Formats: sequence, structure tokens, C-alpha cells
Amino acid sequence: MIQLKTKDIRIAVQSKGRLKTDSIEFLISIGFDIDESDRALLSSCNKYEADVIYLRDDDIPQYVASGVADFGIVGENVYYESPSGARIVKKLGFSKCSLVVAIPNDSDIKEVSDLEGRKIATSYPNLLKAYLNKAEVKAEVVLVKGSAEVAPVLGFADAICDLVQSGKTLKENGLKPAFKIMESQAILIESPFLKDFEFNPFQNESN
Ligand code: PRT
Ligand code: ZN
Repeated sequence: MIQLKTKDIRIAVQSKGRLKTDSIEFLISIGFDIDESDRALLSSCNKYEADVIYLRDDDIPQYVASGVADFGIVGENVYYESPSGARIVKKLGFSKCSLVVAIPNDSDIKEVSDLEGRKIATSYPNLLKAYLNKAEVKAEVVLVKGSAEVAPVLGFADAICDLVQSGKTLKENGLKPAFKIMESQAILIESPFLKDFEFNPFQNESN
């Protein structure tokens, strides 16, 4: 059982998924001695008196915003979908992708205004609604927790709003990107209640 020391810097990273390996590599590159094979939910690194907390990526902004974690690594898509009060320190240059509205290859949707009255399935309802509001388009936004790409095939939605990297998943499901909402990459975030650490390993990162 790892004991958390109050003076330790706590860093929240994804427990498993696309961000995990690059997040840990970033921390190692600036001097953290993290054992990558360690599958514990908490791991200590001696050099910086730091604890790494492994969480679902969606939970990272709230942990950082509340000060339970001092720093975190998360995608901009997650950060902006649910505003938390955590502050951005810097962009990290990995886990790059785009949030797009995608439509079936044979769709009659050509302009953003053609989304009026359509049903769009997404795990990013807030970012999608903000985009639609800005475009003054009224559409039905349906929340799905994953696999949005199958919604049009099943006749559940006319379009989806999801992350795209290679475009392979869209293609496999007979979809194509139509409108880009935002680009995203991993970011380092910090707590608004940041303690006055004797040594802050991210100090140079915030300049
Ligand atoms: O379990 P947990 O909640 O922590 O993880 P998760 O399942 O929510 O997220 P995960 O591990 O899939 O992704 C973590 C972060 O990686 C995302 O929040 C993004 O910031 C970033 N990222 C980068 C991506 C992608 N690229 C990506 N391609 N996240 C998801 N995808 C999915 C996309 O949703 C679609 O299903 O991959 C598919 C498309 O990929 P391509 O290459 O076929 O276009
Ligand atoms: Zn998630």
C-alpha cells in the first residue's frame, strides 16, 4: 500500500488507453522515475517526491480542478467538453486528432445548415451544441458513450460527431468527415489551488 505524503506532487494520468504511454514517456523525459510496467493505481517516484495517480481520462480535469491532483495530462477534447476550472500549462504534442461531424458517404448533407432538424450521435454533446449554436443550426443531439460510428448504419442518427485520427474507422463504417469542430492534442493541466512546492518539475514547462 502506497502512502501519499502531503508534500508530494500528485500527477493524474490515464490508467489505460491512448494517452497512457505517451503521458508516462513525457514524465520520464523530464526526470520522473516511473516504472512503466507498474499497474498499480498509484505509483511513487522518489526523485521529485511525486505520486502518479491513474484515472479514467474523463475524471482527470475534476481531480486537478479540485486540487486532489496538482497536475494532469488529458486531451483538449475532454478538457473543453466539460469545463472544470483546471488551468492549461502547455500543449504536449501527442495524441493529436480532430473532432468532426461525419456523415454517410451517400448523405445529402452538404452545408452545416443542412444539419438543421437532423439527429447527430456523439459523446461530445457540449462541444457539438456550441458548434451548432454558433452556426445557428438546430439539430437533435443524442448522447452515446462510444461506437458513435455505427449509429448512422443502424438508422439511429443522420450524422455523428466524433474524434478522427487516420479516418480508417469512419471509412470502415461508410462515413466521411464533413465539418471540423476542433483539433485536439494532449495537454498538461494544473490545479488552481497549486501548492507552493519546494521544487516544481513543470516550472520550465509553463514558460
Ligand atoms: O477509459 P478512458 O475513459 O480513460 O479512455 P477513453 O476510452 O475515453 O479514451 P481513449 O483512450 O480512447 O482516448 C484518449 C484520448 O486520446 C482521447 O480523449 C483523445 O484526446 C485522444 N485520441 C487521439 C483519440 C483518438 N486519437 C482516436 N482516434 N481518442 C479516440 N479515438 C477514436 C475515435 O473515437 C474513433 O472511434 O478512434 C477512432 C478513430 O480513429 P481512426 O484512426 O480510425 O480515425
Ligand atoms: Zn474517457
